[in-house]
Amino acid sequence: MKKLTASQVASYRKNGYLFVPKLFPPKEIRAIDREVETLVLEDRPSVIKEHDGKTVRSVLNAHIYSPVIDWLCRSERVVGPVMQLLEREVYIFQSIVNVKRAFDGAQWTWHQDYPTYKIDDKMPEPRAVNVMIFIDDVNEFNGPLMIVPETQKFKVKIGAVDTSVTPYPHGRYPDVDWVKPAMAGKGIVAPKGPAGSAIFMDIMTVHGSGPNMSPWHRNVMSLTLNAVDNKATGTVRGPSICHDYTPVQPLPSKALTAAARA
Ligand SMILES: O=C(O)CCC(=O)C(=O)O
Repeated sequence: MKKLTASQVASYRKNGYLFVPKLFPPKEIRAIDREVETLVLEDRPSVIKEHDGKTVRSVLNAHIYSPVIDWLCRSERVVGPVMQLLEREVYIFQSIVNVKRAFDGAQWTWHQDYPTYKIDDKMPEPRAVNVMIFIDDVNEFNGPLMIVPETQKFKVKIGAVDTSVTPYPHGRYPDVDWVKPAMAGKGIVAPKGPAGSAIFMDIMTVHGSGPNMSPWHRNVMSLTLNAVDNKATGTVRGPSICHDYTPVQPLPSKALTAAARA
């Protein structure tokens, strides 16, 4: 199973995130990208639109019905490191393909993930990792994820559910004033790199992203793996989260070929 080095683990714990360039080889990511571009054309409740009502923003929990996306969420390349970081077996809490479309993809307002998981999903503790896997190249123009380092040690700040700016229907966004001092002290990072790169992020770390004004889509998988002894039982967000607590068995690359052919 894939593992992080000791210095990668230390960097994650210090900064609240870890960027791993080229975690997946191009051949595997191309298969994922083909699948995503098929999924966005489907007429399903899991396909979420931007405020314009027509541009696709996200595809929720596609791993439930797409064998290729299911493989991505179970790949040893992501599951191995997350098990290592949490020192536990993990289950798939949620998967969201965020397809920030060329020219039309909208922003994600500054937030921590855990407030929603705590209040709405009844996740007992912030012992989950959000992995953002780049399915397209991510550059400074197509709306890279922005992270405020070392904010994983912040107190949980519960914001109101707000869809006025960021159209994801369940996001909780606190007033930005509370994070301004951290931004002034630690700055902001925006990891960029080729498709196949990944960001492992603590679910307490403050993050957001700007709109995509470029001619390039920015498809990413935002996968949250939760420790099996930290089950989230809430139902407020309906099918946005998963209640199958079966520990994930990490899959090797060759399993993708089988998934893609199925
Ligand atoms: O896709 C993005 O740029 C941000 C997604 C995000 O903030 C989230 O899933 O919590």
